[in-house]
Amino acid sequence: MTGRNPELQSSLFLRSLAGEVTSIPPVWLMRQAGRYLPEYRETRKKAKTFLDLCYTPELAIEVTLQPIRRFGFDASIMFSDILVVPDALGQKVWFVEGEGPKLEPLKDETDLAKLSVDRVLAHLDPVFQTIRGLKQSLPASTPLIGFCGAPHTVATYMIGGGSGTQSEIIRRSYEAPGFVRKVIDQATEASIRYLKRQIDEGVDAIQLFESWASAVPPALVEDHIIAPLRRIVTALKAYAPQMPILAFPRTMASEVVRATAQLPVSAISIETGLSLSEARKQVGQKQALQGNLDPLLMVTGGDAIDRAVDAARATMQGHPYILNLGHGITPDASIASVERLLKSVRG
Ligand code: 1CP
Repeated sequence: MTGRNPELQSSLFLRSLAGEVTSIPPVWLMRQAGRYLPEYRETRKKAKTFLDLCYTPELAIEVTLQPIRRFGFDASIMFSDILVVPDALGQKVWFVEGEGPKLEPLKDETDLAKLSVDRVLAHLDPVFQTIRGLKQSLPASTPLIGFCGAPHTVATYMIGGGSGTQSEIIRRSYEAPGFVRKVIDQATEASIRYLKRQIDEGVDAIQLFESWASAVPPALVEDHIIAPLRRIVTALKAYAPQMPILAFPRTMASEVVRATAQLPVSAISIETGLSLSEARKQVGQKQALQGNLDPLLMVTGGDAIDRAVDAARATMQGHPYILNLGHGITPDASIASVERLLKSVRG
């Protein structure tokens, strides 16, 4: 765990998470392992399905390491997906090439009763093997980020059944609030067990992806987003007080960012649509901000990247900052753009 290895402790990423303002910000990219890399596309062919890729430690380790080898990012993120949790609970989950995840949606409490948190850790054993393998093979100075989806986001998929169905959970919470609460509770409980085990296996930080925060109306923010996150963060802080936690409430609503920052998390990741200057007003002085660069810059390239990096650094002067995008890097991104980004940051 964090603390044993001085090289890790002096990494830019962990120093920023500890509240230090570093002269050069650490850089990593959400979805840094992915289809924009030719070596990823090669490895992807070795697994039949996307879930097989996630559950084959040798392949998951390889694709996690690829962007570290190529770019030397300041942090790595274990290769998996947020939807391994519903899969582990016993829900039917599959991925359609080019479309994304599909799930057999939960209609009611009868469907929910077929799932079980007790099977989660055994099912996710390959992920734990991946973490152990990564701790052996990553450079000693590169921290490993573990993650899961935040409960509202995971429940969005469990109830809606796939991409583009994020209003279904909202509709159901007006019609059947008790059912939705139970789904969110199930995702929360599974996530706590899953993350504790990731910590046992040696991850150096945890990121919670609330990718559908933008779909939640103000009246539901506390129940859907904040209370479940508080449960997770409280459980993890009791289990491993030093473990840095990053939260990514993907929304332009600054009050949701503020409420998330009131939890004992080390960093808040900011989506592209909210300005860093506004985000800075919503978080504590010691809480790092992460992200916000437009993923489209990695597609278009050029000196717009330098301008965006300079602007972000100027806004974040005097505040801990982790350079990242406002959302995942896309399959049409270019390697030259990522190289330019790193050059722009590191000189
Ligand atoms: O490199 C990394 O970042 C690690 C791997 C990783 C992570 C952290 C993947 C691999 N997925 C995720 C998280 C994830 N998965 C999120 C949270 C972050 C975000 O908002 O993007 C979400 C919402 C998912 C669900 C998911 N899985 C989607 C989004 C669909 C939608 O509803 O818009 C998609 C397209 C996937 C498939 C997937 N997961 C990961 C990759 C590389 C892919 C694409 C498939 C492939 O490249 O083969």
